Amino acid sequence: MTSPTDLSLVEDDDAQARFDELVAHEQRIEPRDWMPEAYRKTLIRQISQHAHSEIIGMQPEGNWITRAPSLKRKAILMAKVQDEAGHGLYLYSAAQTLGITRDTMTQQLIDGKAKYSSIFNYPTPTWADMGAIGWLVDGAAIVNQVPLCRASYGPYGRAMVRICKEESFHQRQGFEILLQLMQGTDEQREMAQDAVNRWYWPSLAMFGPPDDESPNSAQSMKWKIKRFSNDALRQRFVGMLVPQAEILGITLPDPELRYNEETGAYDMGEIDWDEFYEVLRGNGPCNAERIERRRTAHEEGAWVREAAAEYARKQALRAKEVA
Ligand code: FAQ
Repeated sequence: MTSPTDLSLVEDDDAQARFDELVAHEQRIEPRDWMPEAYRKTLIRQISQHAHSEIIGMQPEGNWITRAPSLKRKAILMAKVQDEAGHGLYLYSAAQTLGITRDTMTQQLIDGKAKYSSIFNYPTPTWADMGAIGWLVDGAAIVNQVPLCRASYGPYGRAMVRICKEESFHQRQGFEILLQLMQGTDEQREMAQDAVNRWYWPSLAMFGPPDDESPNSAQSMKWKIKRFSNDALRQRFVGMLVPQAEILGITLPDPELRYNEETGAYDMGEIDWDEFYEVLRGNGPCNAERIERRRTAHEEGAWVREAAAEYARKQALRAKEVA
């Protein structure tokens, strides 16, 4: 005789087999589908961290909106920073389909318990930083995120399609800022080079730890959330940067960087992983400032949330009265 517990086991086995088949055949897993608990957890982890990165990532550039060198630059930068807010919203929505609430995610972020990309804990002291962020940070984001458009989880993959289109514009605007500076005065060229010197290494660290120190990669690749390893994407990014740096006339600050004919890949200097892990532990140059700013913005925005909730309540009441 089969007990109820055994029956649920049989059901889980069938469900697991269906899940495996969907993943194997490049079909999408949707919120209504059964999924292993570990798959759900991994997605919540990655998508929420990604959403937080977009929202915290507004701060380093927000720093320059009031000081952009022209009205046109200001309008472009404002549009870009607003795009990042939009990316955060699509991603929070995608994570919510997995059963976590937006409030929980926000609380985790402002309590300093959630991770977000290491890159956003560095300061932006000059206008050239807007160029370096666009070129390097958005450039790295595109290389990392284009494969995520094919992520096995439907809502994540679909959110990524639109995000990548916008990141592409962001990368070009950064490149164009640097190009203009490089065609300017000696001082402007120095400012552009200095910004690239400061952002280059942290942008390489965005791809995550080396493959042999990346605990999540193997399983995420089996589930077809990630399609390429951290090192493979880092290598692809550097390959993309080299010809663009030549056009800019900018030097990538790695004396060991050279193309290796034998391996068909770039040899590179060592990334400072101690610095990376320090930033992850909350000890980067701007971690405390970023979280404090987000917490304050959240508190100052309480009245907007209350007003929106009250408006929704009244609308629902009115709809009920009409019906
Ligand atoms: N920073 O085992 P793995 C943007 C953590 S958006 C902080 O390799 P996984 C747009 C990792 O979470 C940028 N933490 O992990 C923009 C894990 O910790 P956990 C964000 C990092 O998930 C531009 C641990 O280390 N992009 O730039 C970092 O397989 C301009 C072990 O690592 C995304 O989130 C890091 N750099 O691979 C916005 C893309 N790297 O959770 C504004 C989606 C690793 O076990 C302005 N995410 N960690 O405690 C991904 O592709 C992956 O999650 C990786 C990490 C590749 C980031």
